[in-house]
Amino acid sequence: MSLTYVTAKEAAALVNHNDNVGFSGFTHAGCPKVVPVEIAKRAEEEHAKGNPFKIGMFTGASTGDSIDGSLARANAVKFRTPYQTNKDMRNAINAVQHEPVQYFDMHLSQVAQEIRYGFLGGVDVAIVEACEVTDSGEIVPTSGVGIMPTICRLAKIVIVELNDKVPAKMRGVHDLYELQDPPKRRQINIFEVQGRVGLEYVKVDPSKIYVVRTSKENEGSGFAPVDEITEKIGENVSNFFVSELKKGHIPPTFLPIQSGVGNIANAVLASMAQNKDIPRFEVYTEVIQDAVLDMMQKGHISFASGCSLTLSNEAMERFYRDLDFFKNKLVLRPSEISNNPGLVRRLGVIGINTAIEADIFGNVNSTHVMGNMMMNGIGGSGDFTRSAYISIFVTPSTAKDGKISAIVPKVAHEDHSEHSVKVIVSEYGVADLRGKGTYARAEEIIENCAHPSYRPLLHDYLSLTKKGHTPQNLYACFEFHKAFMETGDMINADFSKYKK
Ligand code: 0RQ
Repeated sequence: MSLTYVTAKEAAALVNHNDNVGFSGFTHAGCPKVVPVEIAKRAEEEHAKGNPFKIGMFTGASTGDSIDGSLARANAVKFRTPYQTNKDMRNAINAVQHEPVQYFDMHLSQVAQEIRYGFLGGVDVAIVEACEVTDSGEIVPTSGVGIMPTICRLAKIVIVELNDKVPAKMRGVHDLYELQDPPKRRQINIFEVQGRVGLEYVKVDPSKIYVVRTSKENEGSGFAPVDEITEKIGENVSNFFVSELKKGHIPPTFLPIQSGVGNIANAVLASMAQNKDIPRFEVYTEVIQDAVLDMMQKGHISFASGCSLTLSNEAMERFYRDLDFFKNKLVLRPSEISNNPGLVRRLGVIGINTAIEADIFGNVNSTHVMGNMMMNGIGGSGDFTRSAYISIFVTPSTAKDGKISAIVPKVAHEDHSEHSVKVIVSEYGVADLRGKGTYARAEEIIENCAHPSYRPLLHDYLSLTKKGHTPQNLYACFEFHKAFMETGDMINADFSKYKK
């Protein structure tokens, strides 16, 4: 049977108020770009007529502005999960005293299965980007996968944005496999980073497909150039790896690396490329950023498994140009496989994620500023951190021109606990927490990671309580945050009033 072709506006008309909509992609990569903008217009038109129009959103991770930005600005979202990075969506999530968007921040590996379990409501519509769709219903994703196999299978209708900016030669880059549900889930037959278990495409009943032709560019922005601080963090991580290799903790063939999203993660990988004592390695990660591409071309990385090519537009062009070179050096998987904790533990993945703040006992906050304002979400950091061979958190020692210390007495929100966090790295050094008791961990974090101007204050805090396994002082533990809220600078924290 032949497929049904529609315009973006006609496709948007298939989406109704209160529908739950699943989007393909992971970060901006692989996300649809034209239909969500039309849905946002439709919401605005309905609102102008006094009618309600909001949808529920399931995504792989963050999306491009066409999805999160357009829909948030149109006040068209009733709930959203998981990770997001768009400023308009963030503002809607953090809005004062009411909740225009119910946001629930899930581990990325769990989104597809919780949709399947029915915990999040059904999927009415899947909107996905593809570089190829066949009359028999085979849909080939583009640069990001996310939850695509699950939403396509479960949705009543599937809207495919067929993007001719993406070469159909992308077919073969993906390995698309959906987990079975308990109690009959089978083992995942991936025993090495390159392992493949799935199909090159998602197959659905063609009668539920509506195709929209598009020519939209990737929505990737570039990365900030490596600065002095991110360069030093990268160097510290690389030197830590070299010392772990020398101690025999990491085998000479090295172990697969996962690194989070953003400038710091990109800079850490770039620094590993410059260290000649680090051998060629593989990447088992969620986002494949620009640095990975460069390192593949220079031979530092032999293979990359991920969920998306989160590349700047320049790097994306380079990828398409050299597709034949890259095609047998990387694979893109659904997020429940790229981030699968069982595989992370099996493969011995070393996880590198970013903290907003860490406390002196090794608990990490990756999501909330000052305890209440959502930044982006936990993303895949929890999927990897709990199960990694070594879990590393990186952070500059301070934020906002030194007025915020990233090392605090107690984190204002906790995403990763002391039980999972093994190593913390700032531009000042490495705190290796493995095998150390609470007091020794605190010393290590203060002396090796905190900014020197905050070290005396952190020691002050530590000296308030002299007994107990964890010398926490519940009266004083948020004094850094209080000082920032009251004076605009954490350096004004004063523990003298708590001293007997
Ligand atoms: O603010 O944007 O106003 O300049 O946070 O910080 O230093 O540019 O670093 O872009 O890597 O983001 C943790 C948010 C870091 C991100 C976080 C402010 C800082 C700046 C951005 P501006 P940087 P990054 C991957 C796996 C989730 C966990 C993870 C993130 C802005 O990496 O979302 O790694 N991680 N998941 O000034 C107030 C603090 C602050 C602070 C930083 N203590 N207080 N503001 N900032 N620390 C994600 C996926 O799975 C897809």
